[in-house]
Amino acid sequence: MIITRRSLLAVTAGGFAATGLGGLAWAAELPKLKKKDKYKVGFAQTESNNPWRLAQTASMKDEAAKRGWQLVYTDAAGSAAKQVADVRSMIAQKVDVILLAPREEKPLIPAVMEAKNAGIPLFCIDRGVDPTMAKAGRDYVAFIGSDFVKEGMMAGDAFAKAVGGKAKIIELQGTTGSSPANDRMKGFKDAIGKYPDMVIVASQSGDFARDKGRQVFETLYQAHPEATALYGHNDEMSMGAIAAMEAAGKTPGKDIMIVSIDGTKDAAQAVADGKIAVLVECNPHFGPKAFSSIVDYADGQTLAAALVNTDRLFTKDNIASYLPEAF
Ligand code: GYE
Repeated sequence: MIITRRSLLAVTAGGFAATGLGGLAWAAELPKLKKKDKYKVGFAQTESNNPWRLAQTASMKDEAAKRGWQLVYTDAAGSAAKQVADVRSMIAQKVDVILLAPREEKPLIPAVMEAKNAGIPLFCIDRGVDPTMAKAGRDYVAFIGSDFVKEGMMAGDAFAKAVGGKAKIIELQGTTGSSPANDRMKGFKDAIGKYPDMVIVASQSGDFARDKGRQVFETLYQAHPEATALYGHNDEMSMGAIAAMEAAGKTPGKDIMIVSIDGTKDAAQAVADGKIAVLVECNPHFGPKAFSSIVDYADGQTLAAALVNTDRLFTKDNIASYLPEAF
């Protein structure tokens, strides 16, 4: 561990009480990465309960295999505390670099800072950590993933058009405290703010999970039978909600209009079937970009703080060409 006066001052300036995160002071410099032919890479996954996560893990494993690099893979099974422990074990195993998909924005800060102190460069993959507590380019190398505010805005704008600027919306939020839930909520609200008759009548977390989404939608719809629309922060929750709608004798896409995010096979099919009106892509195929960023970093390049994926927008008009690549 490197403790310098500068780092202690930075810690104080950055608002970390010295005791707040295990009584450690943080190294001042971002760890460097030696140039090598092959790396031992840690990939700390959040959970594996949905097609998006499975596609992301497969992409990482494929890329590691293609390059002949060793992948140390962990699955936090939906627990931020386990994910912190997973990163600690990667540090103990002396991986060269860590790819972290942080489940929630704040609880994963100790993992990010401890990797930095151990001299192991870390990338935040797909989700971010609280930017007031840890910064790309200072505490970790970079964020690689989607712009979730933009996804929310794309969803809101296209959906407002699809429903003629009028809807009473039930919102199923993602995991509480996660960057996609926070930012998809914000972007969508900003977009529909331009339409006085687009209102959110109820909003609750379905934890990005299908069955939770089904249960939460069922409860919210019972309390708000006037709802005409659903905004699902991810496809799994939207598919759960579709099951609840159908069980209640309602026709998705007619009685209740739907906008969703991800691009899973089931959701793409639901667009083709007229059940989902608007689908915003969130690309889970991180392997190639994450691994080439590691090489770029070892080459001494200064990476942008955020390496942002571009996400597409699908409706019934263009879903056919996407279906074969849906995950
Ligand atoms: O939308 C969801 C997953 O963090 C972008 O997490 C990701 C989200 C994705 O569980 O399906």
